[in-house]
Amino acid sequence: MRMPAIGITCYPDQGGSGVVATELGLNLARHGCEVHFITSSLPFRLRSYGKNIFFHKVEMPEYPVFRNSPYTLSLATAMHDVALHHNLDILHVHYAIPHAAAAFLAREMMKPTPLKVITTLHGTDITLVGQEPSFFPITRFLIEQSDAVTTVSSFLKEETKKVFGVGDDIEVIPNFVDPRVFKPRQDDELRERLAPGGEKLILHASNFRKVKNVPAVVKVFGLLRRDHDVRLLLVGDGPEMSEVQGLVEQHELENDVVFLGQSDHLEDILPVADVLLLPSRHESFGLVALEAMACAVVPVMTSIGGASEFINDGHNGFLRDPDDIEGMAEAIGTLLDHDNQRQNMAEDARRDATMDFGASCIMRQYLELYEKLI
Ligand code: GMT
Repeated sequence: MRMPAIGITCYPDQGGSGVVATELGLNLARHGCEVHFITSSLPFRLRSYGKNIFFHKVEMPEYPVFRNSPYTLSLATAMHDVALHHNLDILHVHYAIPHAAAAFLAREMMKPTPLKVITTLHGTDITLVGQEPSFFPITRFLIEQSDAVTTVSSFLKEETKKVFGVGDDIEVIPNFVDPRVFKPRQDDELRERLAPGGEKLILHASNFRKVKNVPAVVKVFGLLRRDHDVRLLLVGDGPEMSEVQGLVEQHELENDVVFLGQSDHLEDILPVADVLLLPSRHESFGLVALEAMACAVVPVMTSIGGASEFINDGHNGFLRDPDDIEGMAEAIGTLLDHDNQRQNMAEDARRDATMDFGASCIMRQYLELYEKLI
């Protein structure tokens, strides 16, 4: 059988949906699929062009009559163009708004040549953006019009069904991690630089949006710092950054908080941490927690959302309510005080992440879906 040719669209900048889409494309290409990334710029994790990988930049012309360049139309045109010239079988879009709309248009333009549309819902496209009154009906329409819809957790599937009243046939295909990239690694030099006094390290990584609840990270750290030798590493950037910086100053934590900015190589930093803290308001999955687990770093994470689908509270990590500052501090304190317990949990975390959510295992699910569709 000919391997399918697939067009992949995602937001190319920092963010879990872009990471999943890019890693999926890279893995599919290794399996022999022809993969065409159709995005507004190079996806940040697309660092090299292997065999079978192509990149098509969506051009967005500026005209004085437009207040904003119509991204959706430019994307639909690019998708149609690539589908036509490269005989695409499938357009696989990540994050519904507006990517599923562009794919819908491209599929209409291709008729009668068949072109299947798969929409992968990642999180806020359903839990926040899709529920805005101005996006609600079109999000529901696009879910119904896609040839297949996947969600990254059962939580997100149930949320989609509850809110939009559609999606019984949604397939759950969880986030995944490449255990050859995200793995335990001893880097004494980096550790020495980040924790010169031999302190323990707590790490938070996100795009610093409201939903990530980063002020809670600072508050939990403030409590812990009272009776632990510990430092906080903040990785990423985003709209909440100045509020977070203000909070760090207000709590007089400047000397023990390290702002590392955005990193395209999280796999280099994650393994030096002792604990990952992700207290999001909700998280449909929480990819960075899975990546941390693969590096044998224990996650302490929000209980709201899909995290319980890969974190077994008290065994390979901890789940806490995002407002439970003391509960999170207590869980981390236990880990910092008991090295043996932390190491045992870290081993379980690595095993569970790589066995159940390893790239090759999840890739099979996507390939089966593609085969079913074409
Ligand atoms: O929905 C978002 O917030 C955007 C998206 C992203 O691009 O970071 O994050 C979502 O997709 C990730 C990959 O599937 C999931 O791991 C994140 O949990 C999810 N974010 C939320 O649900 C808040």
